[in-house]
Amino acid sequence: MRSRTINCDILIIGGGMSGCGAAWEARRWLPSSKIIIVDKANIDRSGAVAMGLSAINTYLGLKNGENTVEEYVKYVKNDLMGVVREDLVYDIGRHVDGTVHMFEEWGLPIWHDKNQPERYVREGRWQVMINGESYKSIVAEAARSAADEVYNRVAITHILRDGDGKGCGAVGFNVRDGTFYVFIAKAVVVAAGGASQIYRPRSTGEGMGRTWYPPWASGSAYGLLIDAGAVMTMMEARFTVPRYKDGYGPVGAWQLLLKARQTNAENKDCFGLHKDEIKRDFNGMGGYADAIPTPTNLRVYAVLSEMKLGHGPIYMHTEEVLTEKNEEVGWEDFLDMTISQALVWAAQNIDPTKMPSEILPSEPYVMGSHATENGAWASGPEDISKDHNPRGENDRGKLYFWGYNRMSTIDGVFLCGDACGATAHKFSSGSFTEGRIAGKSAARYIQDTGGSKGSVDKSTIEDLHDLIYSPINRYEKFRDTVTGGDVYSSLLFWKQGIVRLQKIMDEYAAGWGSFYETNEGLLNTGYRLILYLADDFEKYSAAKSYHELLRIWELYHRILTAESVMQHMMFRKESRWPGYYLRSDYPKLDDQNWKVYVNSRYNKHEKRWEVWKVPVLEIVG
Ligand code: SFD
Ligand code: AMP
Repeated sequence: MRSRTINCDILIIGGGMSGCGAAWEARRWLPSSKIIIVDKANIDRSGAVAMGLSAINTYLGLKNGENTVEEYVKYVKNDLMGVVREDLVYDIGRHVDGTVHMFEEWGLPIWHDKNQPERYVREGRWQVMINGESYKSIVAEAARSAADEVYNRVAITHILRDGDGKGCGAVGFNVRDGTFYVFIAKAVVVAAGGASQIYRPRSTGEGMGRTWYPPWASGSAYGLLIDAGAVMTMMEARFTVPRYKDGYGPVGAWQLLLKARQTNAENKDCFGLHKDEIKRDFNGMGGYADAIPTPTNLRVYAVLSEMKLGHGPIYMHTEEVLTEKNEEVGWEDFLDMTISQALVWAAQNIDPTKMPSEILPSEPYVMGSHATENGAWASGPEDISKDHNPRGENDRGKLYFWGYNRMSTIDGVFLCGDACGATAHKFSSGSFTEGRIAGKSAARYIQDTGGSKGSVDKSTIEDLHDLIYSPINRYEKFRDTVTGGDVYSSLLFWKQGIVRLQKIMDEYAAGWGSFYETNEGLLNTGYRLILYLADDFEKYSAAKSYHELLRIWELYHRILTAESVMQHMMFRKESRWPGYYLRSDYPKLDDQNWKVYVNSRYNKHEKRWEVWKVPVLEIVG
């Protein structure tokens, strides 16, 4: 097998929104360093923004006095029912506008208000409208100019740690020609995005794999970090998002900009019908349900409740807000970011100016940049977090700050975007911003400490090499054991593995098939089945080509992510985000005992998880 070793200062794993931000900012602070981006796709059109977007969902408008950073923190905190890292959220809020201004400078068309040209057109209080079909290509161009080298089509499978335990690089392979890559770095930024396809998608058969978050979002950020032993946080808060049925079109522009009504089949507002019950069980000490806007998960919960009562379908009344004059806005919203929804309209002969469209809560996603907060535990910004370490530091060190902003609990490994936990509502602009923060911080870490010396045992690299290609070698060895088609007596291919994973997660860990409900018994059974799957992966995983090798290592990252989601769900004995999932044995929110982060760490050698609570500190109030 051809093999290449590349040395650099900063290695950025994933060139999506946050990875591009990391490259851009690191270049400013370490002008003569070697910065590398590695992506399993081509960064021109990779990650969640590959298709484009029609809105930037985080823009505060500080210079025009539209919002304050404190208001943004309060909004994010309430949307996540009181549990977010206020220090991390604040840090994004104070820097995100600058990012959006740069995007505009680079050529992204942002809509300007005709009457107040210094202002952008607001979709809602926090969002601005764009013509964003080429959003990712524009951002990637800037990142390419900042990075020394971009390795497209190289999938990273494992993070490397040196003899002192510091992050010092990563290994992976070229998905086209199979070349083995070893990257040795002084610091590593993990920006490999969130996860779809862990839960069974609603799409089946011909449309299988169609999801809201892209099908290639493989949970690699989580898999890589869990495998490397990083502390994870809030992995239980998996995300269910209301979308147009079958095409997964977004709802924000419809509800906020166009003010379309969303109702049950009897033309009644779902939230209004369930307000009292929601306030009784989920208001908590923070009055979460009373706040405006209503938290995303509570809006979803109201819809779910109506569906359970048999009052579906749920409709978005496009026909009440779209006229021939503004019809273009509706189509463009989809064509800029979820083309498939426009195709559903065309294929099903739906005229949105004449009839409503169905809305449905999606299958759960594991991600950390939309209205949820899965990810790894990060050190915060010095000026905010340093003084906010809870007393009684434990053996896990300082809880909120340990030297470098966005550094994970592994020295020299930095986090941004979906990879960084407990920091919701970043979206595209906030993810790029967090990448900038992580890139700057990695640069400072190298300046201060020199970073890792990159001393990794030769045998560690050789073992990883053998492990990475073992699915191909196994196939070659056992290819004669075929029963028929893809059925072999002792081989597991990626598709068989992913379908099995999705069935387990759907039925036992609160997927759409079990109406997003679970309990201790179900979780225990499901977890046992996931362990069998993990065991089968180790013994039987097989690939017939480099493309299948990519898919099988994506499956590895997804299985680890699923394990951590289940561990966290088993630990948190309450229902904090009822629209995302309900523990039917603990059906209410319990602020007394559970207004905490749930953190975890995996020991892969002993195959053992530790899970614990961390207090939530109010900083902004
Ligand atoms: O309507 C490896 N998002 C929206 N953000 C907005 O600001 N406005 C919107 O309108 C948004 N909407 C939306 C959004 C996403 C999607 C899919 C749709 C609609 C349909 C959210 C943002 O896109 C999201 O928050 C950011 O993109 C997150 O950034 P980041 O950097 O955490 O993830 P990424 O951009 O997906 O990039 C990940 C990269 O990693 C690569 N990768 N590379 C090497 N080895 C591996 N093993 C790897 N695994 C992954 C990927 O290829 C990718 O480049 S709306 O819904 O709200
Ligand atoms: P979406 O298009 O659904 O991903 O939403 C885009 C943005 O609008 C996100 O910031 C959402 O949190 C927000 N949003 C969507 N629907 C609503 C709503 N009904 N009320 C308040 N905010 C919303």
